[in-house]
Amino acid sequence: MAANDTRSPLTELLQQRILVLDGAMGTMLQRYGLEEADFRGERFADHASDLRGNNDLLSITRPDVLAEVHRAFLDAGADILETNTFTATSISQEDYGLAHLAREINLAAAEVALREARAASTPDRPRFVAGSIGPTNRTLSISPDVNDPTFRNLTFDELRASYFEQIDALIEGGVDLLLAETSFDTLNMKAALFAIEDAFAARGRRLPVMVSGTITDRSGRTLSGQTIESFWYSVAHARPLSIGLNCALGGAEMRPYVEALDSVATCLVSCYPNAGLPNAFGGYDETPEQTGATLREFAQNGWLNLVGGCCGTTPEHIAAIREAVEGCAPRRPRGSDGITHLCGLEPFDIRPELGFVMVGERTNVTGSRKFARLIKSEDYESALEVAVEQVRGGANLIDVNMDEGMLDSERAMTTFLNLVATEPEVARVPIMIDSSKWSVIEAGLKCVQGKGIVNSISLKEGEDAFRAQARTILQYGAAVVVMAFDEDGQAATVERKVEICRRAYRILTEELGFPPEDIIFDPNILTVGTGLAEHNNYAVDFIRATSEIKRMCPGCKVSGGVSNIAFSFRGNEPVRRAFHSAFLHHACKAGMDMGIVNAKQVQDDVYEKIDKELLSFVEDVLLNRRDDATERML
Ligand code: THG
Repeated sequence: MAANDTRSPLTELLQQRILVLDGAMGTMLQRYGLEEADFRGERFADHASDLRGNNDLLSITRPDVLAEVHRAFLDAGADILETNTFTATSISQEDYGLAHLAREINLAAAEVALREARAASTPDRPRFVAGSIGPTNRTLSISPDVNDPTFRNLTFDELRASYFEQIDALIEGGVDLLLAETSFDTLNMKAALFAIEDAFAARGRRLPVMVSGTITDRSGRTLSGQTIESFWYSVAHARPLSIGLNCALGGAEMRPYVEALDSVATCLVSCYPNAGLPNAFGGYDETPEQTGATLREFAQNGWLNLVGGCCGTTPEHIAAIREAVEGCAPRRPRGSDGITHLCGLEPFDIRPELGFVMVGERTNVTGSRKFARLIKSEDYESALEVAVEQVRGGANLIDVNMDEGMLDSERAMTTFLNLVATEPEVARVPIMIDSSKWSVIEAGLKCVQGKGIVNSISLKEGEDAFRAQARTILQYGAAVVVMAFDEDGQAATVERKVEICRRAYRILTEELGFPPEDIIFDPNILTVGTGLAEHNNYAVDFIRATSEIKRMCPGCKVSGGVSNIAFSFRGNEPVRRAFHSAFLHHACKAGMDMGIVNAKQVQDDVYEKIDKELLSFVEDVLLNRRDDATERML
């Protein structure tokens, strides 16, 4: 099912040597000095708006010119041609009033490129065609309206549908692989990857997929603010053939980011830079020798599998690049490290040696009266401050929950997450999308460019619903919290907790290929000290279940909503806080990795500092050490 499981002449060749992509189509087309009339041809002679500059339209109106450019790059030694389809989506073509031509343009472009590539192929030197999929001219993570940071001029679903049309046509046109490139907003890229899966499913066959991002400038970030490592973690779920960088920078400026990709990517790595940074006139001055030398150094370091050129690169550049990497061994992809890699704008790993992971609980309309009041009054800016405080207080992630009867929860989730995306201090951390309504979870998934966590799914409605939701989560590239719930309800005992988690684990890992490290079990932190005897062992059951689940389900993580534990002592905050830290002390020893907590309090309330007398009362209740523990506590 994974994209890189596709065995093909291309993937075989990539094991033997570094392959070379072609160079810039735009730069080459400039050489032809094409006029408005060339772009229009006869067919669009009467088109209402200017068409000059719509390079992708040339696949229909001047395929002869494109064929010549393709041939020049093949002659220079390119192994892979890119189709002339960078802006061939209905969304990008809307600028020219040609949205309805997207499908036709992709088919035509694939035809020209394939004809030339096949003509130049020999048995020992096959050539390939990659269907180019650009980022479009709109962005899902950034507001185009300075006065309303929650506004977007495009939805995830619209973009996904537009990409589907392009990708489906490219596949029908016969391309050998897909290249989703120049990504400056990973949420756009996720929509493309989603559409790619849609198209593979619709056509019943898969192609290798290359993914390439763009670091905009020396900030080392994408336009939407992600680091290159975060970019990788956000798209890794699609199991691409390769991850890499192109455009915006010259090769020399890309150096640290290519090196960073090499250190994290479990797939192949590509790099096709511009011919240096643009000069004052927007032209590119780097010589073929310079570009070649830079890529040679990267290749010699063992960082690369695919090279080529972006803006400003000519057939001379491609010939120089090809020569420069000749004889350099291709990079060997690293194996999975089994670590839970999450990210917002920045990466965040869950690993025991880095300590307990705190998920900020306050951005929850049922968990905070203040947050609920702000959301209900649509004061999103102040609600955002709640998130900022959580992160400043030490939260490694934030849990966002909008489940309230009086709210349009889907809309509230969307608005709030769109706002969060524009606040770097919060957007830095991964998002936990918390809802008991699937439609709210999906609304949230359409707003996060990073790798977040869905909270939660369970076997409550049976295996089929569970599978379907887990599959969808995989496609959005999120980790998942699985509650210990099944058709018979919530698990309270150790046996039921463990049994349900094992069953879920088997379905997720064996049937769906869900990475074990992306599965987070929540064995239910239930309230103790309620006065009901059957609740007395709840904390002990959670703690015992935690160590058993960690043992039985290798790689998984365990989490829980910590503030639930002492709901019965609400109003007596010092006692509740003592419960929280004592509980965490014991649960972490049993292997609990993370929890939804009031981050600031957890950091302040160190177990060792709890008053010893209070602690002994608290632990009597928590650890169910005496039948009269709750009365004594009170
Ligand atoms: N497991 C998972 N998700 C969860 C929970 C869980 N999500 C929701 C909840 N449980 C965790 N979040 C909270 C948030 C706040 C509180 C408890 C759990 C809380 N709030 C204060 C109170 O009720 O006393 C409100 C104080 C205020 O209004 O400011 O305790 O278990 N997977």
